Amino acid sequence: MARKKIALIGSGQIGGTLAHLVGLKELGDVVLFDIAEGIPQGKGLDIAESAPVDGFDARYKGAQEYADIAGADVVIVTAGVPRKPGMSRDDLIEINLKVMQAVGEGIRTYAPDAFVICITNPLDAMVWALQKFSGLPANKIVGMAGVLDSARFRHFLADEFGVSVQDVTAFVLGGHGDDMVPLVRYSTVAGIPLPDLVKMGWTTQEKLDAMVERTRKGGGEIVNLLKTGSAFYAPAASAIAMAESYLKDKKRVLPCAAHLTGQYGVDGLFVGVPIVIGENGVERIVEVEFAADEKAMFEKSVASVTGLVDACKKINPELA
Ligand code: A3D
Repeated sequence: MARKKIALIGSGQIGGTLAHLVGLKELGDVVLFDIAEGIPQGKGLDIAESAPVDGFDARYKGAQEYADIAGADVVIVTAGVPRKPGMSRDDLIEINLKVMQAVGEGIRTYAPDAFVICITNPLDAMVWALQKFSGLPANKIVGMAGVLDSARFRHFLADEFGVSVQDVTAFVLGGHGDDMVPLVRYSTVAGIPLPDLVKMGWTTQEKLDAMVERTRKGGGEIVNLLKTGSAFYAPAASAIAMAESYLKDKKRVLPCAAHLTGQYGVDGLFVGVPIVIGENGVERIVEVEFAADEKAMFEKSVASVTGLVDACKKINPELA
């Protein structure tokens, strides 16, 4: 059986980490694409030279031409610019929207059958625009955010409780902004919901609220520490989990920005919700019942996404 082909559009911090993880996990051969000449070639060669040490087989190719992504099974998009301290994700909209147009046209021409994962920010608007520019069916394109946001929450929780991250599950929905919606009721340690753990004295409501807030601002925390860019290890790991679920038909239930057609009362937007990812891409959208306060938080988050999409339509009237 031929190896799968994974195209990475953008070979910066996240793109390079994705390329390394694809090799370490032997998910397939990699095309690293970037407008910056030499970067994808250099990173590809460096990782290929690590393969004999780590013992994995994968071919790496650096590319500046979209023709090189032809026939890709999975395309992961990180092309664009990241945040610097003092910037919000929304400040990136104008420049990254133009990048999505170029990337979308490349995918439309050379990889129309791929499963596409968008990471470029502002995430929920960029994945929406990328779907329009690429013409991909809605089940074949998703945005990565919820897996990362829940991984951050899981890390904080595991640290607080002194338990394995493997036994902590977390549920974070909504747009990928500071008003995302961590649902504590659906977040557990070995199946025990967080509100029960508060009652059991494992933590206090104040500490739990602080962890929720830290999760919401988790991206900014890293930007302020790094000063020159944004998080890349955890974002890359999160997108790889999504790609792996597709490539291996694992049918994992993962929170992703998916195209909604009425679910959660949202129509025509990409918003973070739990989905099942398998060989057909988005195979199911899981719709949970919200409590009144959760519904209000979700609606606020959706309003932010609507605002971003409206801004895209203003910048590029073709999208309206
Ligand atoms: P960075 O290291 O700057 O890499 C971006 C790469 O894109 C650079 O190598 C650029 O040369 C390249 N690029 C720019 N324009 C084009 C183009 N037209 N075609 C092809 N390549 C191009 O950034 P990064 O890897 O740290 O982050 C990439 C994106 O992911 C940014 O928009 C971040 O804001 C975003 N991001 C999203 C999350 C989410 O959770 C959604 C998390 C972290 C970062």
